[in-house]
Amino acid sequence: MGFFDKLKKINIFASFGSELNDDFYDELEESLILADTGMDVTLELVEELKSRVRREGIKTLEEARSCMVQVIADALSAGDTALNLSTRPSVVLFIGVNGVGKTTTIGKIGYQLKGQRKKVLFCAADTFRAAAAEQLTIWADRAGVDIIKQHEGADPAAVVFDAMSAARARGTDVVLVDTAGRLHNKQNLMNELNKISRVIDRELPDSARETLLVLDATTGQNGLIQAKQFKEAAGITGIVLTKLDGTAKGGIAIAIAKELGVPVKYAGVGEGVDDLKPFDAAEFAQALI
Ligand SMILES: Nc1nc2c(ncn2[C@@H]2O[C@H](COP(=O)(O)OP(=O)(O)O)[C@@H](O)[C@H]2O)c(=O)[nH]1
Ligand SMILES: [Mg+2]
Repeated sequence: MGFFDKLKKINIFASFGSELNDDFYDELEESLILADTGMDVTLELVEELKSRVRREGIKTLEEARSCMVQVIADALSAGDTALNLSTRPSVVLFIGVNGVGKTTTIGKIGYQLKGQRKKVLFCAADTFRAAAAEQLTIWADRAGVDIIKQHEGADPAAVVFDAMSAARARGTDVVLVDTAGRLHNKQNLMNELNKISRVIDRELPDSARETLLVLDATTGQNGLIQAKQFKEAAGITGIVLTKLDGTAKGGIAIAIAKELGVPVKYAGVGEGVDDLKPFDAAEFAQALI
């Protein structure tokens, strides 16, 4: 079983005849757009396929399929997909709107890092609802990692401050910071994230930092709009694309990489601890087509 087996494929290469004619390219375009790749990116990809087909003298559908896998894999390569965890401690901040999978993703990554013998600390800076810290606590217990939390309604920046101090004192390798995705309005949310960022800058100025935007793949092009807003306000270093299991909108990964120029660093395909792993562009492209 491959990791992306639960991803819905773009099936044109299986269903179409054997000729690489205009109908074929039209239908490929349509399929990519249906998969939420977006119009502009789709046109670019198909143009690129056509030019490679010409250049390489490709005749068969199977060759065209392999070529398209390569075109998509290239398009998905928007930078380094590995997390920068080069300092002790390193800090990874998770942001994104409500329900996209931030807390679950932290749980999974924490569990995996712990398995690599890293000393991990969770920071429950989503203080908006008591349930958020409770949910993260369950993951912390499951993974066997420490957690820093406060009462509901506490200042998230204060929780982050506590976590940074604890990380320094305890020799933590990686701090994973959960944040709220819903505040009274968007400006409020962005201000809050900036405040958290400033606390990290001040408390751990030399630490390796990642800001991962978590996006729900099933929201397709809407997710891309969210991503643009967060990118402007918070300066993201990578994307976690969740809920790729069973979605027909896998093309969104390509749109994100092309239009944002930010690499997808992790992909989620379910709710279990093993249903998340570092994003492999070639494997994803192969599974999509
Ligand atoms: N099917 C599926 N569900 C997921 C995935 N990631 C998270 N979820 C579920 O999405 C829901 C919201 O996740 P949560 O982590 O609470 O989102 P948050 O509000 O961003 O913290 C939960 O029911 C998770 O189990 C995924 O990759 N696939
Ligand atoms: Mg949450």
